[in-house]
Amino acid sequence: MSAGKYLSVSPEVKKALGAGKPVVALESTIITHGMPYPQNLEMANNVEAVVRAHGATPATIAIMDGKFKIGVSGADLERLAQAGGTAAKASRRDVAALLISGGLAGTTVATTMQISALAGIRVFATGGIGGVHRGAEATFDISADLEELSRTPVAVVCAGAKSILDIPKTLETLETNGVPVIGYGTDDFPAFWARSSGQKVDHRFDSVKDLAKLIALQFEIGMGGVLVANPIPESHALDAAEIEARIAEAIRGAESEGVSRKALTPFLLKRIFELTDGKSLVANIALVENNAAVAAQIAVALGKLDAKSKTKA
Ligand code: PSU
Ligand code: MN
Repeated sequence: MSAGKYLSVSPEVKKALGAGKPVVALESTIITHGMPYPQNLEMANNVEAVVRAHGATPATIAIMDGKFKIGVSGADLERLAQAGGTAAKASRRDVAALLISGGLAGTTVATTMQISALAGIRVFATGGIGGVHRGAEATFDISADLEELSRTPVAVVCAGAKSILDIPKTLETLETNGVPVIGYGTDDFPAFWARSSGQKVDHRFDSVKDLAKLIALQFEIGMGGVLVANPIPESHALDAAEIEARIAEAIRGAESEGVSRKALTPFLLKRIFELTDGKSLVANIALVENNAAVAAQIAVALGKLDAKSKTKA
């Protein structure tokens, strides 16, 4: 693959990767399309600080100026955060067109995984993954994230999926795609703002060290990505029934306004933010920080495994 010539890696991330130090990728659709300005910028900076505090180097990823930018910071991060929804939302199918146009784009879970793999980053923290939308039997709206997880060797730490999605169908599709869904300290697949969706994960792991072993093995045998489901901290979880009522209202709004396809998730997030008086955003920020902490710990544990296998060899 010669996609590597489109990589533009920041000096800090380049140095960490070159030295085999732990690096955690961070996505940017959450910045452009997931949260309003300036909270999105604040969140992006805080999440980077959390990664550092746990001993890893953060690498925020976006597509800008005709490059895959890895380690977006400073003026570039500000530009991305300010652009918000006027930036593109880059999923796999948008990548080539955006590299040609030089347009500014937030990268989804799918695209951030792809770019991470290109750069040799194995761990990635996000909020929630995309999935099978409610009503997908009519709309066919299934996120490309689910397919990417099956083919790209990156571990994605998330707080499950939002119940704006059809969670049982999302889990079925992950199963079809052969994606291991691992609960970190939980048997339940979390539902983003709530600690449980009522659905079970495939396997539960209680230690970061064991997670790292599983991830290393999955990559060694070439079986694609891993999804680590890490529930929102108890102190920030929202009441499941209350949030469900808001979600239903937001979905009705999308239907009556005819919002669909890639505009749907951002529309629903914005509506839910309004309907919960911003409570959904506070919870969202808390769970992303929590995922960043776990992702950094996994990256550090993977680094220790690398060191061990080198002394054995
Ligand atoms: N879910 C969230 N917040 C987000 C997203 C999903 O709770 O910001 C973003 C992620 O970048 C995810 C993308 O990869 O939306 C999925 O979009 P789509 O369903 O269009 O594939
Ligand atoms: Mn979609």
